[in-house]
Formats: sequence, C-alpha cells, structure tokens
Amino acid sequence: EEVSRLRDKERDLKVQLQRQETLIHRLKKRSESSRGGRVEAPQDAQHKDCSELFSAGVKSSGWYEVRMSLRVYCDMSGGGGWTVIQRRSNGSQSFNRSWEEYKNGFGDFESDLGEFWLGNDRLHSLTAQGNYSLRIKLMDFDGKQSYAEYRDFRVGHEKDLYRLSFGQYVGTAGDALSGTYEVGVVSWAGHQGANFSTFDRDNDNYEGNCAQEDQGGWWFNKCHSAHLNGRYYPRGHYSAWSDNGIVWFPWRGWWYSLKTTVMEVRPGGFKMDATDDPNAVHGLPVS
Ligand SMILES: [Ca+2]
Repeated sequence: EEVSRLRDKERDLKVQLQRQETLIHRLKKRSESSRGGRVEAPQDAQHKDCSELFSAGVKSSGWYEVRMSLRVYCDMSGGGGWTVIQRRSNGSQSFNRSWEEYKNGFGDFESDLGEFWLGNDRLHSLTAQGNYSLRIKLMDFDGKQSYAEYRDFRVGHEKDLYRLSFGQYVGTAGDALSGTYEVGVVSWAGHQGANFSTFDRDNDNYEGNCAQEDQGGWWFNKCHSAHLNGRYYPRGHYSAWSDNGIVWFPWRGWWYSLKTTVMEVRPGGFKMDATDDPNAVHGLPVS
C-alpha cells in the first residue's frame, strides 16, 4: 500500500513538473517577444501618449496601450516618443472611407507596418492635450526619404469639422501644408484652417467634391498640395483623371504617388533622452 501511495505521489510530482516546464517555456517566449518590441507593457495604461511611455523607459517601437484603452503605434526612433496617427506602406487598406470611418479610425492595428488612420476623434483629443508637433516621414520608390515637421499641430472637434491648424515648418520635403512653397498657391491649395472632408461629407472650398475625386478623406481646400490618404499606386508615377495618388507636391509633384508615409505626433516641449540622441556628445575619447 505504501508503495502504491508513493507511486501516486511520484506521478503527481511529474505532472506538476511538466506544468512548471510549460510555464517556464511560455514565460521565456514572452520575454523573447518583448525584446522584439511587441509587448503592451506597462499595463496601467495611464500614459497619455508615446512620449510619456518613452519617458517611462519604453524604448522600442511597437503597439502599446495608452490612456482611455487607446491602442497606438509608438515610433521610438528619431528621438523617440512619437505617436503614429497615419501610415501607408503597401496599399493593403483602402483609405477611401466614410466620415464615420475617419471619425473612429480604421485599418490594421496589429502589424508593425500596418496601414491605418488613428481616427479624427482621437486626433482631436490627443492634440487638445497640449502643444503637439506633427512629423511627416515620406519615402519614394527609389528609397529616397524626406520629412516635414510642423509645430502646434491641432485638429478641431467634430462640430468644427476637424479643422486643421499648424505652426512653423521645418523639413526637407517642402512646406506643402501651408502652400507657401510657391506664390499664388495658398488660397486654393493651402491646408491651413481646412475642414476635413470625405466622399460623403463635402466640407471643401471647391464646387465639386475633392474627397470623392481624390479618393480619400483629407483636409481639402480646392483641392490640395498634399494628400497622404490618396489612392495607393504600386509604382510611383501614375496617370489618372484626378491627382488622387499619395501626394506631397513640393517633393515629388502631383503625378507621383509615394511608397510609404508616416504621420506622427509628439508634445512640442518633449526633451529627448540624451543617451538616445545620436547627435549627443558622450564625452568618449575618439580613438
Ligand atoms: Ca465642394
């Protein structure tokens, strides 16, 4: 009887050991994947955006949860702390969407290179939290990159038709949003103060419907110098009845559709961590 009791005990212990091993294996896998930047840590989700996560020590780019259960992609490169609000990368998502879809956001909120629009309501509440800078990163099909950065980026409330406003520009792509890159452009293709329009809500200054013709929701005037929510063309140069590609006019013109775009925001006063700044002097001897 004693022998059979011990055998039972042995069997129980083996089962327990197996469970422990499975648990260890799962924990190992989880910590490996977290090194790849795909964790949702810190889970209290009290951070208002990616800049606060960055300051809290989260340094790898990826999807995270921030305040209000909002799932955001954080770009921790370029000084870190950027909350991505739009991405085009491969044409997998249609950006020709309704007012309601642009209001709530749409697209792929899972993949690292997923295409998405964060949503106009979230854009409004994010940028209403304080002074935000907007950074736009562009790449063409030759792999050339450029950027445009605007201070004081703000998106109005829905009742103000998500009106766009922004401040001073710096960058290499050209100041498409203000339209000041060329005389006479501002009045018809500047985007300062423009309302948001979609195919089913025409709030532009044009007798026709810019969003319908250019196949995407955007802050249209009559119609645009930049339209990053246009149709995805897989080869760059395109011809169409309307300039409906992914366009940043001062960089590649109306008839070139960009390969990738990222729009991201960060508080204007954000101080990057000196140890992550590639331009920072570390006081190391030059050997
Ligand atoms: Ca119109």
